Amino acid sequence: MLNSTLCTLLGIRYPVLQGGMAWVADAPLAAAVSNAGGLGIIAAMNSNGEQLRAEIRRARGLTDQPFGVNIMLMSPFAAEVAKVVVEEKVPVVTTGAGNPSPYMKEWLAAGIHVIPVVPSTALARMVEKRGACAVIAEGCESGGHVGELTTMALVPQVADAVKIPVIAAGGIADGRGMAAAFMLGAVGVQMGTRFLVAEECTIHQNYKDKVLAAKDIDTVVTGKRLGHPVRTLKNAMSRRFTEAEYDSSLSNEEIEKMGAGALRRAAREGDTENGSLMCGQIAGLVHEAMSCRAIIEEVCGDAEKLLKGAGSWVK
Ligand code: TUI
Repeated sequence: MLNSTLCTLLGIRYPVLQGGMAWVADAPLAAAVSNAGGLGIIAAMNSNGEQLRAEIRRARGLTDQPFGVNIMLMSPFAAEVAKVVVEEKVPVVTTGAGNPSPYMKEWLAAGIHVIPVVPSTALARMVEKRGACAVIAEGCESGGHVGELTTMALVPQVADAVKIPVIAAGGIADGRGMAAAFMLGAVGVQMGTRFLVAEECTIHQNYKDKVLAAKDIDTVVTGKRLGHPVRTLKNAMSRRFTEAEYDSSLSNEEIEKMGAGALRRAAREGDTENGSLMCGQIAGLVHEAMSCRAIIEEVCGDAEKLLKGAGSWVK
């Protein structure tokens, strides 16, 4: 059994968080992960306050275990959903794509465990000072919105920069990745891509099939010119977007418009050519649809064996 301070902190059995993936991480997925002993997370990204409230209540009907909500700070609804997590007494809030400081006092006063995603040691230090109970150090191998640093470089530097627990994310989908993350100083992992194809994940089967078929080099980062780089599977949409980014006759607003609705088209309508299939670099080793429970038990079981056996490397 992997005994981690994160389990005690959050009241969970396995030190595994499910990424708060926009248009993907709904109540059924979050509840399945929490029922399996990890921390399931609902993505608030595409919801307004009342939609998020309904999703939180739906999750409560599916699990009696703790779960979290991810707030994407670039969302136009960020301030609204920030209030709803307080009203609904959500035990854990993770944040992404920005600095959560403006909301932290209110969340902490409500007894919420705040766990921001940080792409740098500077933001890790800042949120520790403001009361975060842990941070997620997410490398640019991950799907969706990405920072600059890799997991390998980011995790140990963040672990040295703060005293609070560090959760590693980006490029982790099996026991080897989890064991490596622990060696880098993490006490837990967050996985997104592996849960994209979980049996309980409600995204369109076409999206899942593309993830299952993906190879190591099948993702690309677009959106750098707009200031929010996003990793997706390569398809017609990503190619059009890349071309547009190099076209100086187009304004940023025009390019931004091309991306509107693309996530929903992929995740809910199954449009794998004109949708945005957010996905991490590790997709090449995700071959099989499994239940959340089987995923968590396999990843943690394999990590445990590797960590226990690590002594044999040293004479
Ligand atoms: O947030 C994510 N992943 C996401 S959000 C998303 S929705 C979206 N859709 C279209 C365009 C852009 C986003 C899809 N995937 N991951 C967590 C994450 N946060 N990765 C990197 C960061 C991050 C970056 C900068 C966190 C903080 C930050 O701070 C900058 C600052 O203000 O200090």
